[in-house]
Amino acid sequence: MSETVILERDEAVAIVTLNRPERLNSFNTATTDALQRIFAELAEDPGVRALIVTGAGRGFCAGQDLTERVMTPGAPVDVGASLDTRFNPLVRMMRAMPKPIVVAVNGVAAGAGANFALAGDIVLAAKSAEFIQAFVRIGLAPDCGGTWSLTRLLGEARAKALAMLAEPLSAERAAAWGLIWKAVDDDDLMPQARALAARLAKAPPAALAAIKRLIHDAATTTMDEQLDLERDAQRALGYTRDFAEGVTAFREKRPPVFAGEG
Ligand code: T3D
Repeated sequence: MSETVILERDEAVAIVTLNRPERLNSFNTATTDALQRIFAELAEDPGVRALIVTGAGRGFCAGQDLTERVMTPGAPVDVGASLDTRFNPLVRMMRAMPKPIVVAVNGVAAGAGANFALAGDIVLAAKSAEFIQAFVRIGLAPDCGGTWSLTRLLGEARAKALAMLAEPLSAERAAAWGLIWKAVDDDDLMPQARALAARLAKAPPAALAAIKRLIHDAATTTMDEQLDLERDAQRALGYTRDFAEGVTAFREKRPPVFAGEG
């Protein structure tokens, strides 16, 4: 538990809440440190099978806390170092997390906050939420994998316009464009995120981890290479008890109970 980030548990679901609502949950150093600690802990915790990441108050996250950036002439800030030590490890931890991350975007997601959201696996957003590639407004380019995610998910034309113009993208349009999974009524956001995460927490964990890894691999492989990776993953999954349980349950016409054991 940390002041800037709240970690709660609901059975096998971990709920991670950015908790600086008065600053729209912007990332100060304490927040990124806490998130790194929490993600490292959750990755290793066998009792956690799915995560929800959300924000407290009216915003999701407004990116780097700009009050931490005091611009002194002659003493420029090394933003690259900040990415190296704070933001890039976070995005890498989310991508490598062998469990699904549901991101519940409760309000504005700007700058690094927008791309942090897109680093999750299933992104739900409240209809009132907006995604803003705000970087150019302060003389920066998108980071936290934004140039990668936007280009892959939307294509160059939309990625460039969003990054260059920093125009807010509504949750509904983000869903229609395929940037996120769904835009939902504001009051329905957390109930839907919780239902989704609870469902994922009951799914076979090894299969979910393999799906996540294979889909990430597909960004850099050929179809031919991917066929081999799928074969290897399927072979390993085929030896799990959850596969035996899934097939047995189907044949016995009952719901499967996936224990997540090898
Ligand atoms: O430096 C590095 O380490 C490199 C990493 C860079 C990555 C980045 O994320 S760069 C991009 C940084 N983020 C931004 O540029 C966004 C700044 N915020 C805004 O543009 C607006 O706040 C929003 C469009 C997100 C929301 O607008 P609105 O009108 O709904 O809210 P507001 O009134 O602007 O904000 C409410 C409060 O939160 C306000 O404080 P106040 O006036 O009530 O005391 C505002 O200053 C504060 N706040 C919002 N964003 C930030 C922030 N405080 C610090 N840092 C912020 N990023």
